[in-house]
Amino acid sequence: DYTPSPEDKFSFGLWTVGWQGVDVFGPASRDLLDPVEATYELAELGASAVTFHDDDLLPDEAKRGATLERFEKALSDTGLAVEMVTTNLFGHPVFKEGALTANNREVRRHALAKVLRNVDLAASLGAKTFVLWGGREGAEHGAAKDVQAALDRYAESLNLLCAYVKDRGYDIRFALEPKPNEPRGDILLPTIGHALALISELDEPRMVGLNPEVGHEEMAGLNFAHGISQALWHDKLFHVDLNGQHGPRFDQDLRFGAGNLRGAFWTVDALLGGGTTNAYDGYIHFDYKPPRAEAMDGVWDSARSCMRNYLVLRERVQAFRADPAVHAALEAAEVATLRTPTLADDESLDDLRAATYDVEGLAARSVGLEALDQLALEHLMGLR
Ligand code: GLT
Ligand code: MN
Ligand code: MN
Ligand code: MN
Repeated sequence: DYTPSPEDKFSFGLWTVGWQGVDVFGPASRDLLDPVEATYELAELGASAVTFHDDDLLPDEAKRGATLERFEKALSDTGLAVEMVTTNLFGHPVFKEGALTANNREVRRHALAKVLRNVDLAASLGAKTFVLWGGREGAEHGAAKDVQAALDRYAESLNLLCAYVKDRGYDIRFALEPKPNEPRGDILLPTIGHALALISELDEPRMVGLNPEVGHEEMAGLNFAHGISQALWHDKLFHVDLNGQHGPRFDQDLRFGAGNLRGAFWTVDALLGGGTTNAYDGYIHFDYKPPRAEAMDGVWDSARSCMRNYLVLRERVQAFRADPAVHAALEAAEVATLRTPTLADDESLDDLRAATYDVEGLAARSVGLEALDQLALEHLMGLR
């Protein structure tokens, strides 16, 4: 059966089920959901952890202490963890032209102060990951943003944050969340690859990794499973945002499994290591938006479905990887042969150049990829 258990490490952003359905064309379609009540409900559905932005949980400074107290009681009543915390650097109009990379220096200083306050909160709640999604870091107009200066300021902020965490002795790592566009016309660090490249320029690259989101990479037309596999290769898959998306269009934030279902199959496979031993071991975190048309029953149905779809896909992926016919097809496709270095230890490049290659024979060889992929599709369709 597909009942979530604590070992599945399912986690939800409080802003997901809490989304009231405000969009560009209309106001909220659902009432405000008390984040503490949402925490109890998510525990009931089988989640192991929750995550939040400061503004999701603590929008009202005057009620901060009381809300935190209620929230901590919910955590101890349910056994739920707070595995990740993030700061809202996109909602308030003060961030309309950017936050950590705004042209205006006062805005940048305010943004950094807001992050620091929430890093303290994350540490006090035991969260080990702090996500930074820079939705407003970007531009709509060519000359409006000195991209090179903006990257200097991004790196400056991250360096200051890492130094702060080290200084305080917190057990926290930062995870950058890429997105190509929306709400800004063009967002900085638009893809996994762009973010990885920035991280390698930081003072403490080991403290900064990624929180890739399925839909964000697919909005850019990219293969999410390949993206997170590369992140794993760099030891940078610190966290993940699972959801669904139908190709390159606005950010749909569908429940996991909706949208590109084949992509979801390979996403689960990649999280499990893609046939290697290098698997993701963090929380399975859902970041989606229950469609605006739904009432609260539909909100909880969608949250339940995220976990159920993950469990079903995990079962299908494991069956695929265990199937003897798949082993034979992988063998025929020489998939494991790719693990053998191109030049052997005891060889020189001269050896490689002196060897003769049956170019015509190799060009005509069978690769068996369609047969292999059909097996995957049949596992996904429940035929095997
Ligand atoms: C916002 C965004 C998400 C990010 C959240 C973290 S905020 O909802 O659409 O993709 O993960 O800041
Ligand atoms: Mn999306
Ligand atoms: Mn996200
Ligand atoms: Mn999204």
